[in-house]
Amino acid sequence: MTILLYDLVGRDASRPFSPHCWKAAMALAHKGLDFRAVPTRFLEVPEIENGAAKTVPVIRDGDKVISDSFAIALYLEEAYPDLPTLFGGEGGKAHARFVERWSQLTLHPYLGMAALTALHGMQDEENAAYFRQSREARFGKTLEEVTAARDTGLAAFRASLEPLRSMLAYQPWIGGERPLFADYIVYGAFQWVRVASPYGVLPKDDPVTAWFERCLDLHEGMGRRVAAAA
Ligand SMILES: N[C@@H](CCC(=O)N[C@@H](CS)C(=O)NCC(=O)O)C(=O)O
Repeated sequence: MTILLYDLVGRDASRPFSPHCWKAAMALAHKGLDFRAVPTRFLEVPEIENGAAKTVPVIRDGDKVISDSFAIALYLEEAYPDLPTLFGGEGGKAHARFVERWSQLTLHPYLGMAALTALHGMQDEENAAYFRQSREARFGKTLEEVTAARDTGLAAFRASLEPLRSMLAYQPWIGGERPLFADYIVYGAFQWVRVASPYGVLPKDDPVTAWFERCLDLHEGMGRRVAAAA
């Protein structure tokens, strides 16, 4: 049966941008499962599956509804053990949690601020008003003030990628010889910015860029099918 993935979009339903939804989409594709994205705007999130969650991604697989990208990946691993593994065992689950925390606490704050005004620009009028109000309350600043700091923080952000950059001298994927969910966690963060904003967070000649390009090619170029923001 086709799995439903409630996937965050703005005005253009063909440009999903949420980092967490990209993680879930890549996990579903990695397992080779048949799934259909249900384009969902911010203001529609509370209505999904009768209020099943406050955030997306959410998936419905038969009679099961699961929210949270990491919980979705764990569910898929357990429900479909004979399909390609997302974690490579229990140790892989624990390591993926470390990668998830690193991504959330080190990458997301900078990437989110760099793309903030562009993310606002992707929304229709009602959703843009919600986005501005909720994010300005969170940051205690206007969206424009938040994004204006991105040039100042760029060099430090790029330097913070050194653990990933130097790891890529030993192995092509965070998962080792092949990609695992840990790769999709970090990929989701960069895809968020790629879809929303033309701002260059990664230098062209960088092992992290080469790894991200390899991620875009995975699963028949699923990520690349959404063009980079111009
Ligand atoms: N830990 C959650 C985070 C999900 C999350 O924060 N989703 C955002 C979109 S990227 C959301 O649904 N936000 C709803 C809102 O801001 O109203 C996960 O990994 O799925």
